[in-house]
Amino acid sequence: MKFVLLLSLIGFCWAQYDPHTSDGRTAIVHLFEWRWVDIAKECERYLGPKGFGGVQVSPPNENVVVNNPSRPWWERYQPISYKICTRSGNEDEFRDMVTRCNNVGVRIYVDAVINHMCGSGNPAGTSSTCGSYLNPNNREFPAVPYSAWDFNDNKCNGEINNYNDAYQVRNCRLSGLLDLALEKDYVRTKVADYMNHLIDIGVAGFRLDAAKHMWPGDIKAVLDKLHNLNTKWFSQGSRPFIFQEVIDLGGEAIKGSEYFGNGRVTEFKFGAKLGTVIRKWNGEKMSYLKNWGEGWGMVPSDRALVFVDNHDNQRGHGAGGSSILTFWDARMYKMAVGFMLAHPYGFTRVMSSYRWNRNFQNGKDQNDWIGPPNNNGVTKEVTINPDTTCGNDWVCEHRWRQIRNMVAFRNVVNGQPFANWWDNNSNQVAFGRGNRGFIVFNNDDWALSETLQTGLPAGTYCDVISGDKVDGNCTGLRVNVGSDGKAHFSISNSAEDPFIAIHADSKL
Ligand code: QV4
Ligand code: CA
Repeated sequence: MKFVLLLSLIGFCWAQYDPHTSDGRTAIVHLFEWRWVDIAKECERYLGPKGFGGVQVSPPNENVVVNNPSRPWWERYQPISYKICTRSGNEDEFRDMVTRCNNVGVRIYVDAVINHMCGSGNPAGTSSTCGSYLNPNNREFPAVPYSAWDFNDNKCNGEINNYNDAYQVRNCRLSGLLDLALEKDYVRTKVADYMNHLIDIGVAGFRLDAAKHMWPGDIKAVLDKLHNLNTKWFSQGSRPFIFQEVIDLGGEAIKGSEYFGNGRVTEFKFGAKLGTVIRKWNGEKMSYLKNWGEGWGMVPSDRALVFVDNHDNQRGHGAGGSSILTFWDARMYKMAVGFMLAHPYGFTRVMSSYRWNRNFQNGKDQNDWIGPPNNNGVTKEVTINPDTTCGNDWVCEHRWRQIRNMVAFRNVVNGQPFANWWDNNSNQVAFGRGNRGFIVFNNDDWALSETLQTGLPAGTYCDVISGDKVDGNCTGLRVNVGSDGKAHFSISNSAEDPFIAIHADSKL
Protein backbone atom coordinates (compact mmCIF):
# COMPACT_ATOMS: atom_id res chain seq x y z
CA MET A 1 0.00 0.00 0.00
CA LYS A 2 2.70 2.43 1.08
CA PHE A 3 4.70 1.39 -1.96
CA VAL A 4 1.77 2.12 -4.29
CA LEU A 5 1.30 5.52 -2.70
CA LEU A 6 4.97 6.28 -3.09
CA LEU A 7 4.85 5.18 -6.71
CA SER A 8 1.89 7.40 -7.49
CA LEU A 9 3.58 10.34 -5.79
CA ILE A 10 6.66 9.74 -7.88
CA GLY A 11 4.41 9.37 -10.89
CA PHE A 12 3.04 12.84 -10.26
CA CYS A 13 6.30 14.60 -9.54
CA TRP A 14 8.32 13.03 -12.31
CA ALA A 15 5.60 12.95 -14.91
CA GLN A 16 4.80 14.99 -18.01
CA TYR A 17 2.68 17.52 -16.07
CA ASP A 18 5.62 18.67 -13.98
CA PRO A 19 7.75 21.45 -15.52
CA HIS A 20 10.84 20.29 -13.59
CA THR A 21 11.75 23.82 -12.60
CA SER A 22 14.46 24.15 -9.94
CA ASP A 23 13.95 25.37 -6.34
CA GLY A 24 10.20 25.91 -6.49
CA ARG A 25 10.32 28.32 -9.44
CA THR A 26 6.82 28.81 -10.76
CA ALA A 27 6.85 30.73 -14.06
CA ILE A 28 8.48 30.51 -17.46
CA VAL A 29 9.00 33.18 -20.11
CA HIS A 30 8.62 32.89 -23.88
CA LEU A 31 11.65 34.64 -25.37
CA PHE A 32 10.01 34.86 -28.79
CA GLU A 33 12.54 34.87 -31.66
CA TRP A 34 15.55 35.45 -29.41
CA ARG A 35 18.95 34.11 -30.47
CA TRP A 36 20.47 31.32 -28.40
CA VAL A 37 23.50 33.45 -27.50
CA ASP A 38 21.23 36.14 -26.04
CA ILE A 39 19.14 33.61 -24.09
CA ALA A 40 22.28 32.09 -22.56
CA LYS A 41 23.32 35.54 -21.33
CA GLU A 42 19.81 36.38 -20.13
CA CYS A 43 19.69 33.20 -18.04
CA GLU A 44 22.92 34.12 -16.29
CA ARG A 45 22.45 37.87 -15.88
CA TYR A 46 18.70 38.03 -15.21
CA LEU A 47 16.43 34.97 -15.30
CA GLY A 48 18.46 32.87 -12.86
CA PRO A 49 18.92 35.63 -10.26
CA LYS A 50 15.31 36.85 -10.55
CA GLY A 51 13.74 33.44 -10.03
CA PHE A 52 12.39 32.60 -13.50
CA GLY A 53 11.88 28.88 -13.91
CA GLY A 54 12.53 28.50 -17.60
CA VAL A 55 12.37 29.73 -21.16
CA GLN A 56 10.14 28.67 -24.05
CA VAL A 57 12.32 29.08 -27.13
CA SER A 58 11.25 29.51 -30.76
CA PRO A 59 11.43 26.37 -32.93
CA PRO A 60 15.13 25.41 -33.14
CA ASN A 61 14.88 23.16 -36.22
CA GLU A 62 15.59 24.15 -39.81
CA ASN A 63 12.74 26.05 -41.49
CA VAL A 64 11.89 27.42 -44.90
CA VAL A 65 13.27 30.88 -45.73
CA VAL A 66 10.38 33.08 -46.86
CA ASN A 67 11.35 36.17 -48.86
CA ASN A 68 7.89 37.44 -49.74
CA PRO A 69 7.06 38.88 -47.27
CA SER A 70 10.62 39.31 -46.07
CA ARG A 71 11.57 36.80 -43.39
CA PRO A 72 8.26 36.74 -41.45
CA TRP A 73 8.30 35.31 -37.91
CA TRP A 74 5.94 32.58 -39.10
CA GLU A 75 8.49 30.98 -41.44
CA ARG A 76 9.73 29.20 -38.30
CA TYR A 77 6.50 27.21 -38.23
CA GLN A 78 7.38 25.64 -41.60
CA PRO A 79 9.95 22.89 -40.92
CA ILE A 80 12.35 21.60 -43.56
CA SER A 81 14.46 19.28 -41.40
CA TYR A 82 15.31 18.49 -37.78
CA LYS A 83 18.77 20.04 -37.93
CA ILE A 84 19.28 22.59 -35.14
CA CYS A 85 19.92 25.44 -37.51
CA THR A 86 17.83 28.63 -37.62
CA ARG A 87 18.32 32.36 -37.37
CA SER A 88 18.33 31.91 -33.59
CA GLY A 89 21.57 29.99 -33.95
CA ASN A 90 23.29 26.67 -34.68
CA GLU A 91 23.54 23.49 -32.65
CA ASP A 92 26.71 24.52 -30.79
CA GLU A 93 25.03 27.72 -29.68
CA PHE A 94 21.89 25.81 -28.70
CA ARG A 95 23.91 23.35 -26.58
CA ASP A 96 25.81 26.16 -24.93
CA MET A 97 22.53 27.90 -24.07
CA VAL A 98 20.94 24.79 -22.58
CA THR A 99 24.02 24.07 -20.46
CA ARG A 100 24.43 27.62 -19.20
CA CYS A 101 20.73 28.09 -18.44
CA ASN A 102 20.43 24.75 -16.63
CA ASN A 103 23.53 25.59 -14.63
CA VAL A 104 21.82 28.68 -13.20
CA GLY A 105 18.55 26.83 -12.55
CA VAL A 106 16.69 27.96 -15.68
CA ARG A 107 15.08 25.28 -17.87
CA ILE A 108 14.65 25.28 -21.65
CA TYR A 109 11.35 24.23 -23.28
CA VAL A 110 11.32 23.70 -27.03
CA ASP A 111 8.48 24.69 -29.35
CA ALA A 112 8.15 21.42 -31.30
CA VAL A 113 6.54 21.74 -34.75
CA ILE A 114 5.74 18.12 -35.55
CA ASN A 115 2.28 18.22 -37.13
CA HIS A 116 3.53 19.33 -40.52
CA MET A 117 6.40 20.45 -42.71
CA CYS A 118 6.33 23.63 -44.84
CA GLY A 119 3.46 25.02 -46.89
CA SER A 120 2.60 23.19 -50.09
CA GLY A 121 3.13 26.33 -52.15
CA ASN A 122 6.84 26.88 -51.42
CA PRO A 123 9.05 26.43 -54.50
CA ALA A 124 11.53 23.56 -54.80
CA GLY A 125 15.12 24.47 -54.02
CA THR A 126 17.31 25.29 -51.08
CA SER A 127 15.56 28.30 -49.60
CA SER A 128 15.94 26.99 -46.06
CA THR A 129 17.85 28.14 -43.00
CA CYS A 130 20.54 25.43 -43.35
CA GLY A 131 20.42 25.08 -47.11
CA SER A 132 18.65 21.71 -47.10
CA TYR A 133 16.79 20.83 -50.26
CA LEU A 134 12.99 20.88 -50.29
CA ASN A 135 10.47 19.98 -52.94
CA PRO A 136 7.04 20.50 -51.37
CA ASN A 137 5.23 19.64 -54.58
CA ASN A 138 6.78 16.15 -54.56
CA ARG A 139 6.63 15.99 -50.73
CA GLU A 140 10.41 15.59 -50.67
CA PHE A 141 12.41 16.60 -47.60
CA PRO A 142 15.61 14.58 -48.09
CA ALA A 143 17.34 16.03 -45.02
CA VAL A 144 14.92 14.09 -42.75
CA PRO A 145 14.19 12.17 -45.06
CA TYR A 146 10.45 12.35 -45.71
CA SER A 147 8.76 11.51 -48.99
CA ALA A 148 5.21 11.33 -50.32
CA TRP A 149 4.40 8.25 -48.18
CA ASP A 150 4.89 10.25 -45.01
CA PHE A 151 2.09 12.75 -45.54
CA ASN A 152 -1.66 12.64 -45.15
CA ASP A 153 -2.57 13.29 -48.80
CA ASN A 154 -4.28 9.90 -49.05
CA LYS A 155 -6.63 10.96 -46.23
CA CYS A 156 -7.06 14.56 -47.21
CA ASN A 157 -5.26 16.70 -49.75
CA GLY A 158 -6.77 20.05 -48.98
CA GLU A 159 -7.31 22.67 -46.32
CA ILE A 160 -9.10 22.34 -43.02
CA ASN A 161 -12.41 24.05 -43.71
CA ASN A 162 -14.64 22.80 -40.94
CA TYR A 163 -13.52 22.92 -37.32
CA ASN A 164 -16.58 20.91 -36.35
CA ASP A 165 -15.10 17.90 -38.12
CA ALA A 166 -12.33 16.35 -36.03
CA TYR A 167 -11.17 14.19 -38.94
CA GLN A 168 -10.52 17.27 -41.09
CA VAL A 169 -8.86 19.21 -38.30
CA ARG A 170 -6.38 16.38 -37.78
CA ASN A 171 -5.81 15.02 -41.27
CA CYS A 172 -6.15 18.02 -43.56
CA ARG A 173 -3.75 20.95 -43.94
CA LEU A 174 -3.58 23.82 -41.48
CA SER A 175 -2.90 26.95 -43.59
CA GLY A 176 -1.64 24.81 -46.48
CA LEU A 177 1.05 23.17 -44.32
CA LEU A 178 1.92 19.64 -45.51
CA ASP A 179 0.37 17.36 -42.91
CA LEU A 180 2.53 14.53 -41.55
CA ALA A 181 1.15 10.99 -41.30
CA LEU A 182 1.82 10.57 -37.60
CA GLU A 183 0.12 7.18 -37.53
CA LYS A 184 3.19 5.80 -39.33
CA ASP A 185 5.89 4.38 -37.12
CA TYR A 186 8.50 5.80 -39.48
CA VAL A 187 7.23 9.36 -38.98
CA ARG A 188 6.83 8.88 -35.24
CA THR A 189 10.41 7.65 -35.05
CA LYS A 190 11.81 10.62 -36.99
CA VAL A 191 9.93 13.04 -34.74
CA ALA A 192 10.97 11.18 -31.58
CA ASP A 193 14.61 11.10 -32.74
CA TYR A 194 14.50 14.88 -33.08
CA MET A 195 12.95 15.35 -29.64
CA ASN A 196 15.35 12.85 -28.05
CA HIS A 197 18.28 14.72 -29.53
CA LEU A 198 17.03 17.82 -27.66
CA ILE A 199 16.31 15.88 -24.47
CA ASP A 200 19.82 14.46 -24.48
CA ILE A 201 21.20 18.00 -24.86
CA GLY A 202 19.28 18.87 -21.68
CA VAL A 203 15.94 20.50 -22.49
CA ALA A 204 13.21 20.00 -19.87
CA GLY A 205 10.19 19.67 -22.13
CA PHE A 206 8.16 20.76 -25.10
CA ARG A 207 5.35 22.95 -26.33
CA LEU A 208 3.60 20.78 -28.92
CA ASP A 209 2.64 23.17 -31.70
CA ALA A 210 -0.73 22.59 -33.38
CA ALA A 211 -1.53 19.66 -31.04
CA LYS A 212 -5.21 20.01 -31.89
CA HIS A 213 -4.27 18.99 -35.43
CA MET A 214 -2.78 15.69 -34.26
CA TRP A 215 -4.64 12.64 -32.93
CA PRO A 216 -4.06 12.32 -29.16
CA GLY A 217 -3.12 8.66 -29.68
CA ASP A 218 -0.47 9.60 -32.27
CA ILE A 219 1.02 12.12 -29.86
CA LYS A 220 1.07 9.47 -27.15
CA ALA A 221 2.90 7.05 -29.44
CA VAL A 222 5.59 9.69 -30.04
CA LEU A 223 5.85 10.55 -26.33
CA ASP A 224 6.23 6.87 -25.44
CA LYS A 225 9.43 6.85 -27.51
CA LEU A 226 11.01 9.75 -25.62
CA HIS A 227 14.01 9.41 -23.33
CA ASN A 228 14.00 10.47 -19.70
CA LEU A 229 15.53 13.86 -19.03
CA ASN A 230 19.29 14.28 -18.82
CA THR A 231 20.45 13.22 -15.35
CA LYS A 232 23.14 15.90 -15.36
CA TRP A 233 20.36 18.28 -14.25
CA PHE A 234 17.25 16.19 -13.57
CA SER A 235 16.51 13.37 -11.18
CA GLN A 236 16.57 9.85 -12.53
CA GLY A 237 13.39 8.84 -14.33
CA SER A 238 12.13 12.39 -15.02
CA ARG A 239 9.77 12.59 -17.98
CA PRO A 240 9.78 15.62 -20.32
CA PHE A 241 7.25 18.34 -19.45
CA ILE A 242 4.58 18.46 -22.16
CA PHE A 243 2.17 21.29 -22.92
CA GLN A 244 0.01 20.96 -25.96
CA GLU A 245 -1.24 23.88 -28.04
CA VAL A 246 -4.94 23.12 -28.21
CA ILE A 247 -7.11 26.16 -28.78
CA ASP A 248 -10.45 25.27 -27.21
CA LEU A 249 -12.67 28.26 -26.58
CA GLY A 250 -15.69 25.95 -26.71
CA GLY A 251 -18.01 25.25 -29.63
CA GLU A 252 -15.66 23.09 -31.71
CA ALA A 253 -15.33 19.35 -32.28
CA ILE A 254 -12.07 19.04 -30.40
CA LYS A 255 -11.79 19.51 -26.64
CA GLY A 256 -8.65 20.23 -24.66
CA SER A 257 -9.58 17.42 -22.27
CA GLU A 258 -8.90 14.82 -24.99
CA TYR A 259 -5.21 15.64 -24.53
CA PHE A 260 -4.89 15.41 -20.72
CA GLY A 261 -3.40 11.92 -20.95
CA ASN A 262 -0.38 13.33 -22.80
CA GLY A 263 0.34 16.38 -20.67
CA ARG A 264 -0.94 19.86 -20.00
CA VAL A 265 -2.85 21.97 -22.50
CA THR A 266 -2.74 25.68 -23.28
CA GLU A 267 -5.85 27.30 -21.74
CA PHE A 268 -6.80 30.01 -24.24
CA LYS A 269 -9.93 31.00 -22.29
CA PHE A 270 -7.62 32.43 -19.63
CA GLY A 271 -6.26 35.36 -21.65
CA ALA A 272 -9.42 35.92 -23.67
CA LYS A 273 -11.63 36.19 -20.57
CA LEU A 274 -9.15 38.04 -18.36
CA GLY A 275 -8.72 40.60 -21.16
CA THR A 276 -12.47 41.07 -21.35
CA VAL A 277 -12.70 41.59 -17.58
CA ILE A 278 -9.82 44.07 -17.32
CA ARG A 279 -11.15 46.00 -20.32
CA LYS A 280 -14.59 45.94 -18.63
CA TRP A 281 -16.22 44.75 -21.82
CA ASN A 282 -19.58 42.92 -21.92
CA GLY A 283 -20.42 44.12 -18.41
CA GLU A 284 -17.59 42.07 -16.90
CA LYS A 285 -16.16 43.15 -13.54
CA MET A 286 -13.12 42.15 -11.55
CA SER A 287 -15.40 41.14 -8.66
CA TYR A 288 -16.53 38.22 -10.84
CA LEU A 289 -12.97 36.86 -10.67
CA LYS A 290 -13.69 35.49 -7.19
CA ASN A 291 -14.10 31.98 -8.64
CA TRP A 292 -11.51 32.40 -11.42
CA GLY A 293 -10.17 29.15 -12.88
CA GLU A 294 -12.24 25.98 -13.12
CA GLY A 295 -15.24 28.07 -12.00
CA TRP A 296 -14.99 29.92 -15.31
CA GLY A 297 -15.11 26.73 -17.37
CA MET A 298 -11.38 26.30 -17.67
CA VAL A 299 -9.50 22.99 -17.53
CA PRO A 300 -8.29 21.67 -14.15
CA SER A 301 -5.49 23.80 -12.73
CA ASP A 302 -2.95 20.95 -12.84
CA ARG A 303 -3.61 20.47 -16.55
CA ALA A 304 -3.41 24.14 -17.54
CA LEU A 305 -0.60 26.19 -19.07
CA VAL A 306 -1.75 29.81 -18.81
CA PHE A 307 -0.71 33.16 -20.28
CA VAL A 308 -2.21 36.59 -20.92
CA ASP A 309 -1.08 36.69 -24.57
CA ASN A 310 1.08 34.59 -26.88
CA HIS A 311 3.06 35.15 -30.06
CA ASP A 312 -0.03 34.49 -32.19
CA ASN A 313 -2.84 36.34 -30.47
CA GLN A 314 -0.73 39.40 -29.66
CA ARG A 315 -0.83 40.08 -33.41
CA GLY A 316 -4.23 38.70 -34.44
CA HIS A 317 -3.14 35.14 -35.32
CA GLY A 318 -4.43 32.10 -33.45
CA ALA A 319 -7.40 32.65 -31.19
CA GLY A 320 -8.57 34.98 -28.51
CA GLY A 321 -9.67 37.95 -30.53
CA SER A 322 -9.64 41.63 -29.74
CA SER A 323 -9.93 41.26 -25.96
CA ILE A 324 -6.37 39.95 -25.68
CA LEU A 325 -4.14 42.35 -23.74
CA THR A 326 -0.55 42.90 -24.85
CA PHE A 327 2.38 45.21 -24.13
CA TRP A 328 0.70 47.73 -26.45
CA ASP A 329 -1.90 48.24 -23.68
CA ALA A 330 0.77 48.42 -20.99
CA ARG A 331 -1.28 49.62 -18.01
CA MET A 332 -4.04 47.02 -18.33
CA TYR A 333 -1.49 44.41 -19.38
CA LYS A 334 0.51 44.77 -16.17
CA MET A 335 -2.69 44.33 -14.13
CA ALA A 336 -3.60 41.20 -16.06
CA VAL A 337 -0.14 39.66 -15.73
CA GLY A 338 -0.10 40.67 -12.05
CA PHE A 339 -3.43 38.94 -11.50
CA MET A 340 -2.25 35.81 -13.32
CA LEU A 341 0.96 35.56 -11.31
CA ALA A 342 -0.77 36.17 -7.96
CA HIS A 343 -3.55 33.65 -8.60
CA PRO A 344 -2.89 29.95 -7.91
CA TYR A 345 -4.55 28.68 -11.12
CA GLY A 346 -2.38 26.92 -13.71
CA PHE A 347 1.28 26.89 -14.65
CA THR A 348 2.17 30.39 -15.84
CA ARG A 349 4.02 31.67 -18.89
CA VAL A 350 5.06 35.29 -19.34
CA MET A 351 5.36 36.69 -22.88
CA SER A 352 8.44 38.60 -24.03
CA SER A 353 8.02 40.33 -27.37
CA TYR A 354 9.60 42.62 -29.92
CA ARG A 355 8.07 45.83 -31.23
CA TRP A 356 6.94 46.15 -34.86
CA ASN A 357 5.20 48.85 -36.87
CA ARG A 358 1.55 48.04 -36.73
CA ASN A 359 -0.55 49.15 -39.68
CA PHE A 360 -4.26 48.62 -39.16
CA GLN A 361 -6.55 48.59 -42.16
CA ASN A 362 -10.18 47.68 -41.55
CA GLY A 363 -9.21 46.40 -38.12
CA LYS A 364 -6.50 44.03 -39.40
CA ASP A 365 -2.80 44.66 -38.88
CA GLN A 366 -1.23 44.46 -42.34
CA ASN A 367 2.14 44.03 -40.62
CA ASP A 368 1.20 41.03 -38.48
CA TRP A 369 3.92 39.05 -40.29
CA ILE A 370 6.94 41.20 -39.41
CA GLY A 371 9.85 39.19 -38.03
CA PRO A 372 12.22 40.04 -35.19
CA PRO A 373 14.42 43.15 -35.20
CA ASN A 374 17.06 42.41 -37.82
CA ASN A 375 19.69 43.66 -40.21
CA ASN A 376 18.99 42.15 -43.63
CA GLY A 377 17.38 39.12 -42.03
CA VAL A 378 20.05 38.64 -39.34
CA THR A 379 18.36 38.84 -35.95
CA LYS A 380 19.61 41.72 -33.84
CA GLU A 381 21.27 41.28 -30.47
CA VAL A 382 19.17 41.90 -27.35
CA THR A 383 21.04 44.87 -25.91
CA ILE A 384 20.53 46.00 -22.31
CA ASN A 385 20.08 49.68 -21.47
CA PRO A 386 21.56 51.28 -18.33
CA ASP A 387 18.06 51.27 -16.75
CA THR A 388 17.90 47.45 -17.28
CA THR A 389 15.28 47.63 -20.07
CA CYS A 390 16.11 46.20 -23.51
CA GLY A 391 17.22 48.00 -26.65
CA ASN A 392 16.97 47.24 -30.38
CA ASP A 393 13.15 47.08 -30.20
CA TRP A 394 13.07 44.07 -27.87
CA VAL A 395 10.22 44.81 -25.44
CA CYS A 396 11.33 42.47 -22.65
CA GLU A 397 8.08 42.57 -20.69
CA HIS A 398 9.69 40.07 -18.32
CA ARG A 399 12.08 42.84 -17.24
CA TRP A 400 9.32 45.31 -16.41
CA ARG A 401 9.54 45.85 -12.64
CA GLN A 402 5.87 45.02 -12.05
CA ILE A 403 6.09 41.74 -13.97
CA ARG A 404 9.52 40.65 -12.75
CA ASN A 405 8.47 41.31 -9.14
CA MET A 406 5.22 39.38 -9.55
CA VAL A 407 7.21 36.36 -10.77
CA ALA A 408 9.10 36.60 -7.46
CA PHE A 409 5.75 37.00 -5.63
CA ARG A 410 4.48 33.76 -7.20
CA ASN A 411 7.60 31.91 -6.07
CA VAL A 412 7.23 33.26 -2.52
CA VAL A 413 3.55 32.21 -2.22
CA ASN A 414 4.01 28.86 -3.98
CA GLY A 415 1.75 26.21 -2.44
CA GLN A 416 -0.21 28.72 -0.34
CA PRO A 417 -4.01 28.69 -0.60
CA PHE A 418 -6.12 31.38 -2.22
CA ALA A 419 -7.35 33.44 0.76
CA ASN A 420 -8.90 36.65 2.12
CA TRP A 421 -10.80 37.59 -1.04
CA TRP A 422 -12.42 41.04 -0.90
CA ASP A 423 -14.31 43.00 -3.54
CA ASN A 424 -16.55 46.07 -3.77
CA ASN A 425 -18.99 44.37 -6.17
CA SER A 426 -17.30 46.28 -8.93
CA ASN A 427 -13.66 46.45 -10.08
CA GLN A 428 -11.86 46.80 -6.77
CA VAL A 429 -10.65 43.40 -5.57
CA ALA A 430 -8.03 41.93 -3.28
CA PHE A 431 -6.83 38.48 -2.29
CA GLY A 432 -3.99 36.78 -0.53
CA ARG A 433 -2.06 33.55 -0.66
CA GLY A 434 -2.08 32.05 2.82
CA ASN A 435 0.10 34.16 5.11
CA ARG A 436 2.75 34.82 2.44
CA GLY A 437 1.38 37.43 0.03
CA PHE A 438 -1.45 39.88 -0.66
CA ILE A 439 -2.52 41.91 -3.71
CA VAL A 440 -5.07 44.72 -4.20
CA PHE A 441 -6.42 46.04 -7.53
CA ASN A 442 -8.37 49.20 -8.34
CA ASN A 443 -9.78 49.01 -11.86
CA ASP A 444 -12.73 51.29 -11.06
CA ASP A 445 -13.02 54.92 -12.09
CA TRP A 446 -12.83 56.10 -8.49
CA ALA A 447 -10.32 55.85 -5.68
CA LEU A 448 -9.90 52.83 -3.45
CA SER A 449 -9.47 53.38 0.27
CA GLU A 450 -10.01 50.28 2.40
CA THR A 451 -8.75 48.48 5.45
CA LEU A 452 -8.36 44.83 4.50
CA GLN A 453 -7.37 41.55 6.11
CA THR A 454 -4.09 40.54 4.47
CA GLY A 455 -3.37 37.34 6.38
CA LEU A 456 0.24 38.50 6.74
CA PRO A 457 2.27 38.82 9.95
CA ALA A 458 2.55 42.33 11.38
CA GLY A 459 5.20 44.59 9.90
CA THR A 460 6.02 47.15 7.24
CA TYR A 461 6.08 45.80 3.71
CA CYS A 462 7.38 47.22 0.46
CA ASP A 463 4.88 47.37 -2.42
CA VAL A 464 6.67 45.52 -5.23
CA ILE A 465 4.51 47.13 -7.94
CA SER A 466 5.53 50.76 -7.30
CA GLY A 467 9.06 49.91 -6.24
CA ASP A 468 11.62 47.43 -4.99
CA LYS A 469 13.03 46.44 -1.68
CA VAL A 470 16.68 47.48 -1.93
CA ASP A 471 19.14 46.98 0.95
CA GLY A 472 16.29 46.86 3.46
CA ASN A 473 14.71 50.07 2.12
CA CYS A 474 11.74 50.50 -0.18
CA THR A 475 11.83 52.58 -3.36
CA GLY A 476 8.01 52.47 -3.62
CA LEU A 477 4.98 52.63 -1.35
CA ARG A 478 5.08 51.14 2.15
CA VAL A 479 2.22 49.12 3.64
CA ASN A 480 1.81 48.71 7.39
CA VAL A 481 0.23 45.46 8.49
CA GLY A 482 -1.08 45.48 12.07
CA SER A 483 -0.95 42.67 14.61
CA ASP A 484 -4.48 41.72 13.51
CA GLY A 485 -3.23 41.19 9.93
CA LYS A 486 -5.11 44.24 8.66
CA ALA A 487 -3.67 47.04 6.56
CA HIS A 488 -5.01 50.19 5.00
CA PHE A 489 -4.72 50.56 1.22
CA SER A 490 -5.24 53.67 -0.90
CA ILE A 491 -5.07 53.37 -4.67
CA SER A 492 -5.97 56.29 -6.91
CA ASN A 493 -7.80 55.34 -10.09
CA SER A 494 -5.26 57.45 -11.95
CA ALA A 495 -2.22 55.74 -10.42
CA GLU A 496 0.38 54.73 -12.99
CA ASP A 497 -0.20 51.14 -11.89
CA PRO A 498 -3.47 50.84 -9.95
CA PHE A 499 -2.47 47.82 -7.89
CA ILE A 500 -0.35 47.01 -4.83
CA ALA A 501 1.36 43.73 -3.94
CA ILE A 502 3.24 42.74 -0.79
CA HIS A 503 4.78 39.43 0.24
CA ALA A 504 6.91 37.72 2.87
CA ASP A 505 10.17 38.66 1.14
CA SER A 506 9.17 42.31 0.69
CA LYS A 507 8.92 42.82 4.47
CA LEU A 508 11.25 45.58 5.59
C1 QV4 B 1 -0.94 30.29 -47.75
C2 QV4 B 1 -2.44 30.42 -48.00
C3 QV4 B 1 -3.11 29.05 -47.89
C4 QV4 B 1 -2.48 28.12 -48.90
C5 QV4 B 1 -0.96 28.07 -48.70
C6 QV4 B 1 -0.32 27.25 -49.78
O1 QV4 B 1 -2.99 31.31 -47.01
O2 QV4 B 1 -4.50 29.17 -48.15
O3 QV4 B 1 -3.03 26.84 -48.74
O4 QV4 B 1 -0.38 29.38 -48.67
O5 QV4 B 1 1.00 26.99 -49.47
C7 QV4 B 1 1.62 31.02 -43.16
C8 QV4 B 1 0.80 32.07 -43.86
C9 QV4 B 1 -0.30 31.45 -44.71
C10 QV4 B 1 0.31 30.47 -45.67
C11 QV4 B 1 1.04 29.42 -44.86
C12 QV4 B 1 1.70 28.36 -45.71
O6 QV4 B 1 0.23 32.95 -42.93
O7 QV4 B 1 -0.98 32.47 -45.43
O8 QV4 B 1 -0.73 29.82 -46.41
O9 QV4 B 1 2.07 30.06 -44.05
O10 QV4 B 1 2.73 28.93 -46.48
C13 QV4 B 1 1.96 30.37 -37.95
C14 QV4 B 1 1.11 31.51 -38.51
C15 QV4 B 1 0.46 31.13 -39.82
C16 QV4 B 1 1.52 30.67 -40.79
C17 QV4 B 1 2.17 29.43 -40.16
C18 QV4 B 1 3.23 28.79 -41.05
O11 QV4 B 1 0.13 31.86 -37.56
O12 QV4 B 1 -0.18 32.29 -40.38
O13 QV4 B 1 0.94 30.37 -42.06
O14 QV4 B 1 2.83 29.85 -38.95
O15 QV4 B 1 4.18 29.71 -41.42
C19 QV4 B 1 -5.08 27.60 -35.51
C20 QV4 B 1 -4.37 26.33 -35.05
C21 QV4 B 1 -3.18 26.62 -34.17
C22 QV4 B 1 -2.26 27.69 -34.79
C23 QV4 B 1 -3.10 28.91 -35.11
C24 QV4 B 1 -2.29 30.01 -35.78
O16 QV4 B 1 -5.26 25.48 -34.37
O17 QV4 B 1 -2.46 25.43 -34.00
O18 QV4 B 1 -4.16 28.58 -35.98
N1 QV4 B 1 -1.12 28.00 -33.92
C25 QV4 B 1 0.20 27.37 -34.11
C26 QV4 B 1 1.34 28.35 -33.92
C27 QV4 B 1 1.36 29.32 -35.07
C28 QV4 B 1 1.65 28.59 -36.36
C29 QV4 B 1 1.08 27.24 -36.42
C30 QV4 B 1 0.36 26.69 -35.39
C31 QV4 B 1 1.44 26.41 -37.55
O19 QV4 B 1 1.26 28.97 -32.68
O20 QV4 B 1 2.30 30.35 -34.87
O21 QV4 B 1 1.13 29.35 -37.48
O22 QV4 B 1 2.68 25.79 -37.19
O23 QV4 B 1 -5.84 28.16 -34.46
CA1 CA C 1 -2.42 16.75 -38.72
